[in-house]
Amino acid sequence: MKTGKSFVKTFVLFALVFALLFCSCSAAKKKASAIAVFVPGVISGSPVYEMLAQGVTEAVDKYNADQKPEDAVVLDVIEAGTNQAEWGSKITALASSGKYDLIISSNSSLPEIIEPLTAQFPKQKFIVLDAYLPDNKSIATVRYNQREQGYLTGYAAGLVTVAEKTEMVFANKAKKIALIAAQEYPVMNNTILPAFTEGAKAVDPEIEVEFRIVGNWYDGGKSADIARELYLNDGVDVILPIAGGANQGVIVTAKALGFYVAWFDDNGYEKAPGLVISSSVMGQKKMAYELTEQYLAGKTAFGTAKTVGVADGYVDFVLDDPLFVKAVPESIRSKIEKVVLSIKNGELSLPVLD
Ligand code: RBF
Repeated sequence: MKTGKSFVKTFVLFALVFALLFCSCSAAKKKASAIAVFVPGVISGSPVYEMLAQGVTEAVDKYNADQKPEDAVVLDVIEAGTNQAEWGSKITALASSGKYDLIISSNSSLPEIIEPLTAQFPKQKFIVLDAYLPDNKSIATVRYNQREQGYLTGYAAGLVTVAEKTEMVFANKAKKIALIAAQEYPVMNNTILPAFTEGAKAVDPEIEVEFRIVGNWYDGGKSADIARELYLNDGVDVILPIAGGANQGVIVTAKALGFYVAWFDDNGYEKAPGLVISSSVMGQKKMAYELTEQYLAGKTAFGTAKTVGVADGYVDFVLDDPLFVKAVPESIRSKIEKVVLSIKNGELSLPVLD
């Protein structure tokens, strides 16, 4: 009997040691994980998507440089194309494939598409930049304070449209600026356009803001036609394009006819030196890098929605580019700098109004 009991004990002990060994062994042999960058559109010509892809790629490359080959993270960048009706089925296919631990993307319209998928595929995690959705344990979102970004752009455009010809040679007498958007969407209609107008009217309440729609994110011919008409018929002398690949049509027309361009999202001064009078930027590349790095360290705050702005260093106005300094006189630059500082130190509060 005694021998039997000790045999059982020994057996149990061996089994335990074996189980422990097996567990730690399989934990050490962690399977390589995979990340997909889902681009709702095309990367080329779209600053927000260029910065997203660059930021994630750099973070994964840096992570992989410190890994054994079998632990390297696989990264796939997938462009969903300009047909928005296909985005839902394309991201569903990615989630259902189970191939990616994380799908990372950028677009304010995506949470609505992703939310139903989180119930269907509970293991799938999502990080969405430039978007806002609290309280879903599978999704982390971060948006930029685009009221600040729009305000700074409108303020700069306002100063230029009221400038004398001696200061800004292409400024006309009319106090008129314009925003050409690819399409209408909630963030555009409720935040960017009102903030652009708010900033311009802070310069001079008489400034009028025209708003035009291209109809898609790629047609440079259409955006060129709209820009030409705004300049020739409406007396607009500063145009802000937010139209992805179609921004190029506005640049080409500004060069041909001689009017000013306000740039959004990244540094655009070199697109038309002397004519681009502002670059109100979002720290999308930095954010994409940091969020990817955090994810790879297992530190993502899923279920949260953050808003970051000028004070956090994720929204800014590029003041120190030599092309800006050359294009815009000190009298105007110093006024813009003052407003940037007043937002930074909290004197001017511009929270996003939901
Ligand atoms: N921005 C781009 O630069 N390229 C795009 O193709 C693009 N497609 C968009 C589609 C939808 C449905 C929405 C809501 C926004 C899109 N944006 C695109 C705009 C982008 O997310 C952001 O709002 C602007 O770049 C201003 O920061």
